[in-house]
Amino acid sequence: LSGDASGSHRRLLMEPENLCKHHKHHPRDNQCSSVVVDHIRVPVHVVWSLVRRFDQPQKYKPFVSRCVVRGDLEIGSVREINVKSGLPATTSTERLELLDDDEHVLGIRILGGDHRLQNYSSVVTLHPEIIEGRPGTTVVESFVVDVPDGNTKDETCFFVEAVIKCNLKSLADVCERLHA
Ligand code: A9S
Repeated sequence: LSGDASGSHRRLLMEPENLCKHHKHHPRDNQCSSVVVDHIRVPVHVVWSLVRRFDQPQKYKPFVSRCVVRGDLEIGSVREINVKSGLPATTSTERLELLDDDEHVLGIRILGGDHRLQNYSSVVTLHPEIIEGRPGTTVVESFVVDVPDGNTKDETCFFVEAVIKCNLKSLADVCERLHA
């Protein structure tokens, strides 16, 4: 997580320790954990306006077809997600664990659903940076999840990281369109 912006065209606007602060998972023996970092050429407030919508992940997540939340958007809210066809999943039930509009932190936990990601929990944080002289955003997304029977840690991490990379790529595209 460190040193990514040094000597490049990117400049972080805060201390690098802040990037790691919310991403200290404690995986058990049967779990794996990893982190994906991305840079988006759009200011934090624009990126956050999408990320914070726990009730509307389909606005940028390409694998989500439908999402329903009962009640208000608050810590403890539960969403029911339907997944597009072609994936090893059809539904997911997820709870909002962390939502900090000042520090730009969103945490979720998967409670159940028809898929193989047991005990998945993730945290995404946004951090202001300057990219080629313009305000941009560093996105840090980390997760911990059980390794399913019949899979290795490496396979599990690879799969989840691939999903997160798709989500963040799509997030960048949507943000750039919003900001254009
Ligand atoms: O969307 C996220 O925040 C991250 C992940 C890893 C989501 C995974 C997923 O929604 C699929 C994309 C459908 C893949 C779930 C819950 C299970 C999958 O198998």
